[in-house]
Amino acid sequence: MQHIILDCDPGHDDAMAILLAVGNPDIDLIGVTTVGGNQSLDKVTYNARSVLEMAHAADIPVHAGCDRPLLRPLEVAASIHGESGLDGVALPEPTRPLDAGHAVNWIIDTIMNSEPGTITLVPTGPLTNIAIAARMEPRIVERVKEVVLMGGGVHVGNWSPVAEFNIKTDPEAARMVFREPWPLTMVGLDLTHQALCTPQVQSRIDAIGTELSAFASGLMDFFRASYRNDEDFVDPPVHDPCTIAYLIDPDVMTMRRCPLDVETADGPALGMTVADLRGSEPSAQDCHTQVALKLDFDRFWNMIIDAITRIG
Ligand code: PIR
Ligand code: CA
Repeated sequence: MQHIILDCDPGHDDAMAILLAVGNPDIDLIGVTTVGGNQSLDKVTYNARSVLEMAHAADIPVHAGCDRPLLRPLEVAASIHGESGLDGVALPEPTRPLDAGHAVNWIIDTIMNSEPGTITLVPTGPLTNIAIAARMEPRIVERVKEVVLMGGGVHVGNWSPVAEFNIKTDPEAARMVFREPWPLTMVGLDLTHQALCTPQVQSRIDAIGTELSAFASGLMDFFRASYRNDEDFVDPPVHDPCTIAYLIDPDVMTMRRCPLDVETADGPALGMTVADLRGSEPSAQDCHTQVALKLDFDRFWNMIIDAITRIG
């Protein structure tokens, strides 16, 4: 059983990550924290609560975190996710009130009050909350089991030629998180651009035939339209649940261990994740970071469809 904290900014694909985490029996989603990213903090926090409501998981706590990057103004991804952050579907009113207390405090308290090596952090938005948590309570770094994040890319960008949105939105926070010595897995665009919701995949989601499957399919319809209009993709890549899929079954992807760092200088490479792929692959003892490169497409979508089916 993997005990995880999902730090997210829903977001169509963040919503799919929530569904996979809730619906998979090997994942214990102990809490959701939110960060300003795809949309404003208020909007993504409402969306997280609403998606949990939709997934019959309103018992899971939600804590709101930082509303903007460390040094830069927040630039949201409304061109992709719409004005609400989850455009294209009707969102149920959350029954559970938003939990009191800042996400960063909750993350720290949760990790410090758990056995060392038992909690995995899964960031699927800008890394602001995680960076602040590591500064505020440095002892979390050795207590966290691992960080498995969606962000970056070795060979491709989506928010600039070389930078991915989550990293480019808060590059200073990303640099802090990448440079802490915890085991870190970067599930970036190299991997997530293979997680395409094809029409065949979507018809399998539709065939589940529940209110939740219709909700997920509605998310995918809007995401497909955004990616066709804005990104010249035929089918949308469903980035964020790839992190959860890796935790469920690491064999769903091929990894390459290598040093990773983040460019923070203003200019054309701002927010780029730089991978040192020279020479032979280092050992986990010598190198705490790895990057995901190749996805087992069928295994991945089977997990998602199984999770949506289980939730009912
Ligand atoms: C941002 C995202 C997705 C697509 C674009 N074009 C921009 C969001 C997703 O929620 C995901 O976490 C990450 N940021 C992918 O860049
Ligand atoms: Ca996201």
